[in-house]
Amino acid sequence: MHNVTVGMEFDVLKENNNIANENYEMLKDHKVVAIDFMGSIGAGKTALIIKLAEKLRAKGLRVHAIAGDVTGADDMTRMVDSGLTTTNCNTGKECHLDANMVHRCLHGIDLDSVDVLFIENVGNLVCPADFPLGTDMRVVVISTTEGDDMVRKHPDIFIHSDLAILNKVDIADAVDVDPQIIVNDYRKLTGGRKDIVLCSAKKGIGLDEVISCLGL
Ligand SMILES: Nc1nc2c(ncn2[C@@H]2O[C@H](COP(=O)(O)OP(=O)(O)OP(=O)(O)O)[C@@H](O)[C@H]2O)c(=O)[nH]1
Ligand SMILES: [Mg+2]
Repeated sequence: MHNVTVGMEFDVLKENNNIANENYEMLKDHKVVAIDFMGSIGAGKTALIIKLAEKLRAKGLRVHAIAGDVTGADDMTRMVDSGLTTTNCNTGKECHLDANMVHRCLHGIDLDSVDVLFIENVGNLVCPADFPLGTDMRVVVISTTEGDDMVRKHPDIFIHSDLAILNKVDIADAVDVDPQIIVNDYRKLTGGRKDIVLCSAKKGIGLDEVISCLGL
């Protein structure tokens, strides 16, 4: 029984990777740069996407977002209210987006009128790591309010991403968190080969550095 379960899991991940490759080709055909925003619940993924999109639009880039959530349209509504064209993607009960869900969304977007696509994954530091979506880069967002041990507790998602953002540095003191501890853990885990940017979506700190790390 146990072997059967392992085999099915492998097939699911393999099938996801196949569709992720299709998504990647589709996005390249339309010259869209796509970024997967993973991260913990409430870390500030939506807030960061809204602020980054504002800056990119000011540079003349056309930005679209996919708002991934288990249910509801709260994030999409916030994005649309900020002037960002957005596609809502509810997963039902799933704790992560998968490549097939994103594939269906891509078919509903006029990709020729998009330069940059932000995909907000479901808030979760475990499951999204195993499900690449076919993006150019994967970003993981954590925030000071989750404590200083997130990198030590969830190394896998940081290994499976290209860039980390530590958000809410504006309230680090209030929650007794030293950002340097998180930075040190991340550098140790990644051998210093990947960047971590300290941000405050609220105060506008670190956003230009994120844009530079994303090559946008
Ligand atoms: N102080 C502070 N609050 C922030 C910052 N970024 C986001 N917030 C607040 O944190 C809360 C959660 O932010 P969201 O952007 O909804 O976080 P999220 O990661 O998209 O959340 P989910 O989609 O539910 O996982 C909101 O009340 C934001 O206003 C920040 O840099 N500093
Ligand atoms: Mg959100």
